[in-house]
Amino acid sequence: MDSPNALDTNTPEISDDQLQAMYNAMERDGYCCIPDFLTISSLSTMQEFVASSVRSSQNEYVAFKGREAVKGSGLDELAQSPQFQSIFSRLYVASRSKPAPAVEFYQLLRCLTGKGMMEHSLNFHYDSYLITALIPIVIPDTGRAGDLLLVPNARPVRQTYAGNLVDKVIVDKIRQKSLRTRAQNDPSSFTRIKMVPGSLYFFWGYRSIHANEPCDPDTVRATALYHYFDPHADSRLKARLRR
Ligand SMILES: O=C(O)CCC(=O)C(=O)O
Ligand SMILES: [Fe+2]
Repeated sequence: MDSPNALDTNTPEISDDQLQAMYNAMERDGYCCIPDFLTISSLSTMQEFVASSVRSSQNEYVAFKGREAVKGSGLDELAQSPQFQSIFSRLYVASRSKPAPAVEFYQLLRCLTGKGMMEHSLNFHYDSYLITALIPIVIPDTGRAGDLLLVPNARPVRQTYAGNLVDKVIVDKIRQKSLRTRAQNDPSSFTRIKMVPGSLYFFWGYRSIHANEPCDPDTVRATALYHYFDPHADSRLKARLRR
């Protein structure tokens, strides 16, 4: 079963031309989308995983970190798919003009629902990883849909971890309130990604300020995230602060 180099027949192959078009869209529009990336049957396996997780959490927010935590959902297998991994390494090469490090993910499944909905929405941030891939698994079809709001490509990749930290603190602590106010009063000033389950979206998570809108507490919004490449993985300062 576990043969990481074998092509998997479920995941589409992306041509180099398609990849270039995706890269161009991420630079120009802030994101790109591959519609219907998942097969109907993969998507429904993932949806069942979400439904049973939300039941177990008594209809409250629940998140899963890492491949093991989503074993059997198909999201674990996708992380090992050569076709899927190759999208990340080619986007890396396109943006950094050097060979890509081995593809390892910081992988998440977020299931938003219930009273905690607001607490996990409109938290504007930069990711720690260069590339963010997002696959909507369940999106409410009534009420608010929980779109993703982006200020795309708002900063370059910083030379140092300290530089990165300053940006993050500014967004987390200083600009957070005004970004939230702006999301309420002038939402069209953001780039908005409308989520279609089974489609795959890419953006430069490290470079883009982003957050999801809330949806209604009695609905479920579940997204799978695959983050790749921490530009500051070797930082001594980062290691020291983590101790
Ligand atoms: O679930 C979402 O729409 C976005 C989550 C996100 O930005 C993250 O986990 O880094
Ligand atoms: Fe993020």
